[in-house]
Amino acid sequence: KSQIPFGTRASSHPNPLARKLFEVAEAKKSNVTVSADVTTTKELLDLADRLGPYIAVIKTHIDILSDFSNETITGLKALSEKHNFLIFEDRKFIDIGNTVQKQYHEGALRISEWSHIINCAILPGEGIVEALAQTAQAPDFPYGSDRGLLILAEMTSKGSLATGDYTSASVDYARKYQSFVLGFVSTRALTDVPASVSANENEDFVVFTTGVNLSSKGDKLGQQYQTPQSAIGRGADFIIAGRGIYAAADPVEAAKQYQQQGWAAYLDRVGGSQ
Ligand code: UP6
Repeated sequence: KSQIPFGTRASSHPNPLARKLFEVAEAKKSNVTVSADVTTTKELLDLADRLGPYIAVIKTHIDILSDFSNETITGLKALSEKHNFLIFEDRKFIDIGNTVQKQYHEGALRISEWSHIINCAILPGEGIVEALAQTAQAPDFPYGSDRGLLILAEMTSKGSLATGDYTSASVDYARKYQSFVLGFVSTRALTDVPASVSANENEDFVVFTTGVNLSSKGDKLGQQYQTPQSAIGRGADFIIAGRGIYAAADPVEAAKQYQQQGWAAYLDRVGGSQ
């Protein structure tokens, strides 16, 4: 896990989107990603506007909206500017290269147009990472270096098969496609602590951890939770909370609580006080 402050990682990181991510987190003193798993555009935009000030990233499952439209995209983009947060579409691409390129950059959901961060699983092999990188790094790709990929290296569901060699292969592919891969969705840091800031320039993966909840240990369908403190202690740079925030009696208060606890745990890890 990284004990280097976000500000330093922002200034030394080779990937422009990773720099932006760390800058946003520093500016807002938030390492919270809210997983806005609601099913209408109104609810999604309403949550994004109310929680916007307290989060660094909003994570969407755009295909669960019953009324996805152009308005969803314009609304999300406007709120991302207004509140200075990044958008992460949790599409978990998992197919042959030719298919994922179309799912990402064409098709009804127009993911490349509005989502800064996407993720994929490596079940199909290295080619999925290569294909997504190829699309996003093509000379005529309209969104330049403002896009990045997280590899889903582990899962929080009970009995997950994303372990061992599978998780190690995720790290190998991340290293190989470092110019597009920002890091991982995993329950812990998967690479060693960089020895110094200069060593850090060569490899500094960002860790997003799902399955974060302050008041629950899991759900009836096998989800398994840890607390913000535990996740960050194990190496999460960004904590992802869904129901812990949006299903709380007061989602704004909950977002503030995750922000405070998440940031305190981060400061603890990097040994700072701000
Ligand atoms: N998610 C997980 N576990 C994983 C990967 N992704 O929970 O291993 C996603 C889910 C959901 C969110 O698809 O959007 O993170 C977790 O939501 P929750 O906090 O309400 O459980």
